[in-house]
Amino acid sequence: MLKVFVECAYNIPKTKLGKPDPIVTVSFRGEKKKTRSIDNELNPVWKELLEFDLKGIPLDFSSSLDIIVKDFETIGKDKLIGSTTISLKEFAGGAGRSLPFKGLALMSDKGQPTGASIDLMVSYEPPVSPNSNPSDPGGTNVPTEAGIHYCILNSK
Ligand SMILES: [Ca+2]
Repeated sequence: MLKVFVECAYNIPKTKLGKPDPIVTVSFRGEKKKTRSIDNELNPVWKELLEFDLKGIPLDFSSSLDIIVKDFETIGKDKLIGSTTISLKEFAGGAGRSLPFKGLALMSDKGQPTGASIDLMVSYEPPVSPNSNPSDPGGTNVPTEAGIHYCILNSK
């Protein structure tokens, strides 16, 4: 299981129409999961856990996550705020663990920094192989509240 704890973003620029309604899409191996949208907010806090089934395939050095933040629209398509890609190579070949990803810069569709950043926590539990000890539950680290304060400190 791959768990992505979407904590918060900060310093999202205002749009022409005012404040956006940020919503996060996390994409892993083509599978997309979304948080809820937060109305009218430049420093949104989601604290939402998105879970991806590894389908028995462990992470490798080319594994990555796409993080896309959009402005939710009730009418028409959601507008891109910014996006980033996280390499998961640090999890490759390893046991279960959790790693924080803090202050990731969100880039525009032209690859320019938007000024906004996002904080995440990624927890990896490798698929159970037939050889492993069933009495060892492996990585069951759950993201803690520790990262939350970082969000508040970083928002202006
Ligand atoms: Ca909107």
